[in-house]
Amino acid sequence: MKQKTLSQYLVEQQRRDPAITTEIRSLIETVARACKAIAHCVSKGALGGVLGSLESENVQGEVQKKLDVISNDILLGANEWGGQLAAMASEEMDTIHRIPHSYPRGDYLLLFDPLDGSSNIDVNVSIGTIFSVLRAPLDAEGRDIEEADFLQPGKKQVAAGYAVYGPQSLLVLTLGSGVVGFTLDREQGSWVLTQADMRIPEDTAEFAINMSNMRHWEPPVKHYIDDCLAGENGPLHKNYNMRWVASMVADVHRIMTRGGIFMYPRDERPSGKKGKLRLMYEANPMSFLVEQAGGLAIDGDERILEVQPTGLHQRIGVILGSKNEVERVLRYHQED
Ligand code: AHM
Ligand code: MG
Repeated sequence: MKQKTLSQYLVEQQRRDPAITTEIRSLIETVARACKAIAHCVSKGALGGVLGSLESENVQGEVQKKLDVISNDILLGANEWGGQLAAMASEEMDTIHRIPHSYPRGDYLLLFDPLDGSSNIDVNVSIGTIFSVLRAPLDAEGRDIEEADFLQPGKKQVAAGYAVYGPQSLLVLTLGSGVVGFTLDREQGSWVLTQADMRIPEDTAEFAINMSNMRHWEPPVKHYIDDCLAGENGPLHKNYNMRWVASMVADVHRIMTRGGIFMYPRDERPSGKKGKLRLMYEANPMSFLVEQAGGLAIDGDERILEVQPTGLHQRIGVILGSKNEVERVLRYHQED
């Protein structure tokens, strides 16, 4: 059977759907090329001198790993010059990165978490990259892009995806009509289509949550997990299994493959930070992918894709995965 590459897939999508512009097509190809370069760095590990931490902290006060910064630089360098973008934003940068005036300016905005699952870098567990594409507002034409131009609800995304650097390197993508997956063929140096239509099973008996935060959870989440733990003799009448990789890309990819529910809920921890994950770089792109695969994503009370962002680095509770299970957790929030 002839293999289909990412480039072929994108050309076919462009012929089928006029909304997929040449700019979008080359933007996705460029991001995928950057992910290939990051996969290469990741796989070198200690031999490439890429493990360990730096002295620096990012804007959220987290110590940066070398690979956080290397991956950020790869994505910036790859996407700066091609003429598809007006600006970029990253979990690892204090503010937005405007395309320098020496390059042509495009219509799109790119957001990314360059290296997701940073705590797993040094222990050789799957990590990844998450990205989201928005259109720059029409009224931004003729003036500099501002942070406020990025603050669009997730339902406005025109594309989103993630790469997982694990036993295989994978790229999972949506352009707004379903979700497809590619595997990196290292000999050929190309992303090859291996999952033509990813669908999340609607029901599940597998949850993913960091149980060590239980004392900080809001009552509906605690109530739901208590009911899961009660097993088949409890109110949910089934035995649940638990998985927690601590790399969102890996946990979400498992759910994309065999279903499940992922939760990093907002909580009441003393730091005052409401949960951990970031709306613009993690929650929005993953919610778009999950919903395009037939799942659902909420912050507890509402669809994440409807949330109007108020800050580039804002955090949000995330509950996503198999549709019927996420709806069940939504009911716990409405009734408790
Ligand atoms: P990061 O972007 O700094 O790596 O943080 C996000 C990660 C997610 O991938 C993962 O779901 C979560 O943090 C794990 O957090 P914890 O270590 O609290 O379980
Ligand atoms: Mg992350």
